[in-house]
Amino acid sequence: MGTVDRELFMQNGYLVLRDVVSSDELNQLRTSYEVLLDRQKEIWTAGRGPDDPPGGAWDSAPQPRVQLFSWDDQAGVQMVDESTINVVEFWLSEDIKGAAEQLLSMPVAASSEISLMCNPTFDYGPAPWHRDVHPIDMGPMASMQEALVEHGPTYVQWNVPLYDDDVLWVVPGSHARLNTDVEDRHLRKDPRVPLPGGVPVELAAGDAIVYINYILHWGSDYSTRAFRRTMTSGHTIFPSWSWQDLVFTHYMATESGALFEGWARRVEHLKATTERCLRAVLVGDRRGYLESLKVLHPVAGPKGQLQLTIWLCKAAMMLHLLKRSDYHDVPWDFRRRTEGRHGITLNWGPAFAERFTKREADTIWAHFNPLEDRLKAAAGEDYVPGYQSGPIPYYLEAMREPLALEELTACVLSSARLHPSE
Ligand SMILES: O=C(O)CCC(=O)C(=O)O
Ligand SMILES: [Fe+2]
Repeated sequence: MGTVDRELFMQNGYLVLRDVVSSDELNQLRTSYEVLLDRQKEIWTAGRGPDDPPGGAWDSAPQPRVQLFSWDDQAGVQMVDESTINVVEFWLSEDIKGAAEQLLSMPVAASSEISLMCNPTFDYGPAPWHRDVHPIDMGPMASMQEALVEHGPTYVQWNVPLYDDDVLWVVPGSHARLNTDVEDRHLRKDPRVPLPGGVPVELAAGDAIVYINYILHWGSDYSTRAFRRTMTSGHTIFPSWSWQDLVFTHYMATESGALFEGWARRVEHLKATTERCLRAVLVGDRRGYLESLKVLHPVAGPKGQLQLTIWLCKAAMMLHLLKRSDYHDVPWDFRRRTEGRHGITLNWGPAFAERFTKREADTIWAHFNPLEDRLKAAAGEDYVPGYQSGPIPYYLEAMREPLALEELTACVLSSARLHPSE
């Protein structure tokens, strides 16, 4: 792989790369994935609910996905083995990982979850247009876009079809701006029809699209029309996967296995740094806070640091929620994010809360109050179409009154005043 056009990527929010898979490799990937799909079907059948069809998700999901690595119960089935390890190695290639290293804000491209998207066994139709953004635990879109424009993406996402695929559509350029009024109107009326400015991404087998998933995009046709077997994964500077069980690396080349071991170490280091940031907030240590932000993301400027602070505010919220005695009364849309993991935005999962006492968690959360206050919707609730979100008590697009990092650290870390030893 030579140089990829980062400028065009930042302008449009995506790049199409042609012929990144040779025909030999394509055949091997097709073969491996049919084996893996059979294994996944066993897992789906074993895990089906009482009202599910016999095949479970295979016969009921609009977009069944073969998951190579899963947090869920795998019914004792081992997915990747010696003869199918090529599906993992694919994402480590120079053409793919090398391109991601050029596109990300810094050249650390850790693989996130790896899967294969299939056509459903029935005609579901189009999905709704969306950005892969849930502001309840990620913060408002505008702050993330400003950080993106400042330093580039911290996560990029891929589709690489094994057979020709034109299901995915995008609105070029929408990754770096909010919805237009026209888009809002269309999305409110019917989010499952073509949007003005939307274009289909026409990929032949072995082509690739790499995109910034803040972009307005659309799974336009989940049906039996076309045989869909499209590989998808992401690369991130903040590994979203813990890579705790590295048994599969025994089947790989030593250098490949070493990458996963490095990412596993990176996750631990990022968790420790996230903890240091939150402890700096606890004691009002402004210098320590900013130093730890630099460790999290060395190239982040003021916008990037503000965004990290919003993610840390959400992390503080989750610590606080998890330690509440009435946690089970917390609304479901908060609980599902709190119980999930989303490393790409510094959510390390519920076990992370064990690093803090309830008292510490409550104090950290209280110190984030000035920021939380600006994120909260003044009307009690906000809704904008095109997000992975219904109405929530936060602004989806932009916080009330923009906040400079200086001002923010001053108020979040004002507790320094209460700690004269600082
Ligand atoms: O079916 C597709 O290609 C779109 C899937 C999607 O929305 C996503 O991966 O975020
Ligand atoms: Fe999506």
